[in-house]
Amino acid sequence: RVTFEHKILSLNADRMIPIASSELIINQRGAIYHLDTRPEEIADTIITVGDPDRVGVVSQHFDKIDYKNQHREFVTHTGWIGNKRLSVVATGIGPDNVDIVLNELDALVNIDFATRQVHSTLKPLTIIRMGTCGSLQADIPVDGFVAGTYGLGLDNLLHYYRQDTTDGDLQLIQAFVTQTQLHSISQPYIAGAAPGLLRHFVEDFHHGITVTCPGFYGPQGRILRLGLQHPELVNRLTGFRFGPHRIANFEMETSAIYGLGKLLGHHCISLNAVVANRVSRTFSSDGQAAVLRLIQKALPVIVTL
Ligand code: R1P
Ligand code: URA
Repeated sequence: RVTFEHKILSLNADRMIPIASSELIINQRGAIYHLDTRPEEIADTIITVGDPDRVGVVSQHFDKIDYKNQHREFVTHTGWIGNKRLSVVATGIGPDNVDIVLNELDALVNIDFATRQVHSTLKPLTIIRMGTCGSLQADIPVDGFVAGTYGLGLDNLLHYYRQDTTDGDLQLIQAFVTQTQLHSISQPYIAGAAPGLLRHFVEDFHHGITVTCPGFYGPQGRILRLGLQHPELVNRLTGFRFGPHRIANFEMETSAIYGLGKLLGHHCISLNAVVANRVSRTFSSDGQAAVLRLIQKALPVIVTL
């Protein structure tokens, strides 16, 4: 269904003009440019992971794999657990990669590759990120799990799109900028997890805002050899409060997934295993095992969605 929101935000929905080959790039085998995946090769329920090697760690739990595609870091496996069809897709690192993955996943289900026109009936995808993160709270230890209530972006990806920011979002952003003093280098944005998905990940999950950073070192307050513009960043993120909200963790993809997912009409949730705790200054002794436990905990829930 083309909703009111999509009539405003989605430009090609009401046009009968085909999308040009320079904009929607389809390769020789009828697959979308970066993902090298065809419309029939993707499921409606999609798990995204940052690490391309993690795709096989997830799909080893599938009963059957129908398709395995790879182009650059974008690895995709599509298969079945029981009668639930699932795809697992590697995004690689960062919001710029998420721009590619979310737009191409959406094109695979919502644009007709033969006519190059947007379908009149839009299909919502269920998108679940399973990643790693740094904790910003002493009581969210390494090897714990976080389900992000909101993605707060310190990257600028969403500012290239028309947004529908609410007054409540703006108030939270204003309070965040006052607390962190990031005025000169970032115009933060915020988007929420799909409430219908968040309620499935309560037991054994910490909830809180997930901050997405445009880097792992300076943008996450890490000092190796370079001085930082905002050396107090981690403390200020830890201390942020807005009503019942606090920041649980940071990583490098969630805000872009939540932000683009919301604009495109998809249902998204970001689950992360904590590998670093930046308050206690500790790192997991076995981050891979923590990620495996997250996968084992989340998959039985995902098949019921
Ligand atoms: C940095 O090491 C990477 O790990 C986290 C960050 O978001 C970033 O992508 O997630 P993944 O483990 O899913 O890649
Ligand atoms: N991923 C991040 O982006 N940051 C961390 O501290 C750990 C994982």
